[in-house]
Amino acid sequence: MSSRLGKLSDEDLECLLRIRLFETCLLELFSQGQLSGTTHTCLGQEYIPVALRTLIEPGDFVFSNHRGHGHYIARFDDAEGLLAEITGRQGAICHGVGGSQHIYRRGSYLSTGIQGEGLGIAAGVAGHFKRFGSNELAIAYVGDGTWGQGIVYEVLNLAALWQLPLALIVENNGIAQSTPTALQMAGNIEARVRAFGIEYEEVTSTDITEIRRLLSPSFLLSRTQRSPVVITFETMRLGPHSKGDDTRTADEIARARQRDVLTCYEVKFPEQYAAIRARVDDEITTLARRVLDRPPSTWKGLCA
Ligand SMILES: Cc1ncc(C[n+]2csc(CCOP(=O)(O)OP(=O)(O)O)c2C)c(N)n1
Repeated sequence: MSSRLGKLSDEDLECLLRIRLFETCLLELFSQGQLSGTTHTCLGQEYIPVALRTLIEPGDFVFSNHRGHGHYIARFDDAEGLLAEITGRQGAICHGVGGSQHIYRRGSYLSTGIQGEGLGIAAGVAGHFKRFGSNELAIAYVGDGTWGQGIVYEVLNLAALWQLPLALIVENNGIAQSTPTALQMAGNIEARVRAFGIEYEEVTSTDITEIRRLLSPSFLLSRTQRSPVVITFETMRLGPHSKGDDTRTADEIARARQRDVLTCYEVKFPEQYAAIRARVDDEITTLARRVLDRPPSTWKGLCA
């Protein structure tokens, strides 16, 4: 368990807990048959989008993947619109047709469940920003398993060649569905990125303040020099790949739990944690009740 964690602002801890409790609530709703389609939670990885949220500017475009609830909530603080979307109720961000994995907010956010699919679009948007923008960034999240997709290398090539303002964030949780990274990846991500002459940062810390301090120069460089950067987080998922499909051993899961950032905050800052946890618990329970009471959403042609 990390002893290096510094105290968080109430706002950051609240955001971490909001994502955590949103995700546990979703798993519960799924088991009650309240969700259609599938859903992948980001349990254990919440600290990444929470750390990045102060580095992302309003004009930036974020591209997310199948594990994107935390990316969305940290950016827009809109758990309500997302829950309505995933449960197909009125007030849904994309009128309930996107579900858990396919979210669009005009000019600012797109997620897709197809591994790597958003990357080509992210490169296109970065190209647009380079030509017509001032200092906006395209920011794309991928997992380590997605480095088996050819689009990753096409995008790295063009991003380096055209010097695109693209920040590629890799959430390396050491496993892709059921395949450990060590069984599917030759070499490593850093060497692949450096082969393209692209800036690279690796983050092992889970301390939100430290992560911001470490990454702020890379974001600034990419933003002002209009050039790409790849940032890898050595992280772990606490939960299954999607719902009941965890192929890891009990030992591996226990080791992941020991690294859980939220447990560390609970132990180190019990009073702050207890007060915020009670508040957010209440918020998510009330939210779930309110959203599920609504009539189904209907398609209205365009997303927000
Ligand atoms: C092109 C494609 N192939 C397969 C899948 C099925 N699939 C969904 S997530 C996933 C594993 C992704 O692993 P990783 O990129 O490491 O992300 P993580 O799930 O670990 O966050 C797979 C194989 C998919 N969505 N898209």
